[in-house]
Amino acid sequence: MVNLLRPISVSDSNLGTVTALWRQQSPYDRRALNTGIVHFGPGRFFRGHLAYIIHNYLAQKEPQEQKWGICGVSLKSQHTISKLKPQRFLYTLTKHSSYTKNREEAEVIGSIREIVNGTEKCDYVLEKMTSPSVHLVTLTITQGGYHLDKSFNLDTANEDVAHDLQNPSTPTTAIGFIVEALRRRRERGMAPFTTLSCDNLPRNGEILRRAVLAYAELIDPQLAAYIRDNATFPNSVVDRIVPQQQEADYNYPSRLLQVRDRGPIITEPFWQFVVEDNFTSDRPSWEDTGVIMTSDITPFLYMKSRFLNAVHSFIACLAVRAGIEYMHEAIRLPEFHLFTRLLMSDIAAATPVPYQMCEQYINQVLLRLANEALPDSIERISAETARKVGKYIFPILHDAYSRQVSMKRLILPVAAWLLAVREGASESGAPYNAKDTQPVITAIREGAILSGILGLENCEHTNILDNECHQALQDIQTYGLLTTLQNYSNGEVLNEAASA
Ligand code: CS2
Repeated sequence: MVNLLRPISVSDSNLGTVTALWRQQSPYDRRALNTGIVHFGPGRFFRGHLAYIIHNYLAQKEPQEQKWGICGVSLKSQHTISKLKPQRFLYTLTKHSSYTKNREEAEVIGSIREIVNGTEKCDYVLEKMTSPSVHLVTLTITQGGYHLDKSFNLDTANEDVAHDLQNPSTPTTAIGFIVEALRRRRERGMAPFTTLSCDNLPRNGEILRRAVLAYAELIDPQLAAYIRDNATFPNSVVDRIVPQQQEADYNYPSRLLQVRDRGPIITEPFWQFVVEDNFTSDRPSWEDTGVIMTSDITPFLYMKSRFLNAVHSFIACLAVRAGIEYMHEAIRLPEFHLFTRLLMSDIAAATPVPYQMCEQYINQVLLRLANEALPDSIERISAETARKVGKYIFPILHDAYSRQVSMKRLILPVAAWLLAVREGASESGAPYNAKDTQPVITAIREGAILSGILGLENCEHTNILDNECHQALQDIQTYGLLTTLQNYSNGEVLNEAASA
């Protein structure tokens, strides 16, 4: 349905502007808004998630809470700045789903006060981060932005990190900015800000803290000790499906709000934000507006990374082999649906979270993935599959082995993906260009085994994994993907049927 809509031209003169609409309907006064948050990586996920959450917060709170406006910092692409600057960093967000009553809802988001180019305005950004009103530095810079090695430690050999270590007062990386700003705050006798990673990384706060300390240690061990003792890096779990930009996205603000928007965000109604309650000073009272503040994110992390992210990757692996373009198209095929449900039971059996907790979450994820109103491309989800297999799928396989859960179904999607990469094609011969690193693609094309591709150490369960993978590859080649999915689902009783 979405694709049939006529893309509008942003110069369509019958439409109003986002700024004029804000003036008419603003739920809070942006002129009275202070900057309390400096955010690195103001991309689409941030605008659909944290900026939206802060916007809701500001809309619901009294004037004394109007101190959590956001200053965004772009370090790599300047695309967002050029799109949003002419509309004063306002943009529209549309929630669209086929599973809720109110299918389409659009509004203007006003929480971003400015977005600046961190490379050009390095000192401006550092001074912002050192301002007394700023209590939070947040990040959505993707895994690549942390410059980590295979063990999730800072890669000090990385070119950008090496540059910053040589020039710590004019940094180019987010880690470099954080350390220099914390140094300035310490020098000026100010409390440190809280640094909150909102990236999809397991225990993102701990990873960030380790990277920051490793970097600071190389510059000034005393500064590192100060950060270790005084700064905090809470872990968080973030969730909201924000698909890639499509031409048809521009239709939503024009149709629903009669405005033209250069940077519309289309997303699902669902969102989740779980934050470890470990802040150095002031923070928004987020718990009043639906954010889960907790002392332990572990169960939430397990559920999000295993039933959403890993399942996303599992289905994407199958879909690239099947030649399917969108997530909802895949999950709506009976063979995929049954297989995915059984796969989720296997994941639950391998996961140390009570099944009752998982059950509701699983049903919700299945609804979200089947959301045809929000086409989410397999191209987006299958990008960097090798990295995602290591990050999301391998920990499940590891636990499956120790809890004696069969790895058969858990391996099948990975085998389907290997075959698609090896042949550079889907089952029907349509071209597939994997968005993975060249060494991974080359290793797969040269026939490397799974544990070799993932760089796993050789032990008993890597042998089982390689054997299961070999078997799954043969099955797909012999019977075809859909029949293999059926065969791997046969003779099983669904959990819901079992408990009915
Ligand atoms: C997806 C995520 O590409 C992926 O790994 O699973 O981008 C997913 O859409 C988000 O984590 C949803 O919160």
